[in-house]
Amino acid sequence: MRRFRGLVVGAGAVLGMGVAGCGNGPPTTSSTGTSGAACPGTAGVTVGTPAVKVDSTDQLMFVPTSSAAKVGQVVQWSNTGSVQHTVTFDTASCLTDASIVPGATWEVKFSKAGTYAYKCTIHPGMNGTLTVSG
Ligand SMILES: [Cu+2]
Repeated sequence: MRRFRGLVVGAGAVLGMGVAGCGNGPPTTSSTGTSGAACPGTAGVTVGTPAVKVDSTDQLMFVPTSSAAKVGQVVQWSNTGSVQHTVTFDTASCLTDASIVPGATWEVKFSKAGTYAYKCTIHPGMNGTLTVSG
């Protein structure tokens, strides 16, 4: 009898832990409205009129490499070349696009000031920085 009781308590603890912390799938067309309380912006194919533009090129660069925006402005990444890229933020995975195929765009509207480093995960060394001021 002592043994049976211990088993029940243990199973309950395991069940309770299995639910939290698994919301990390790649965003598809828009991540608007997800419950990411810490997300510093809104991302999607179209989130507004772009105020700042960054090209992703066949030279495997973001042009310009460093850019600046204000809180509330929309930044648009365009793939102007013929190979696929990604815009992958180091610290804001909620704003990340899994892939930008040639001719496609990705937009982020930032709601929080900060310096956002990002990279293309396909091409090592293809990095960029965006500074968002309030
Ligand atoms: Cu790339």
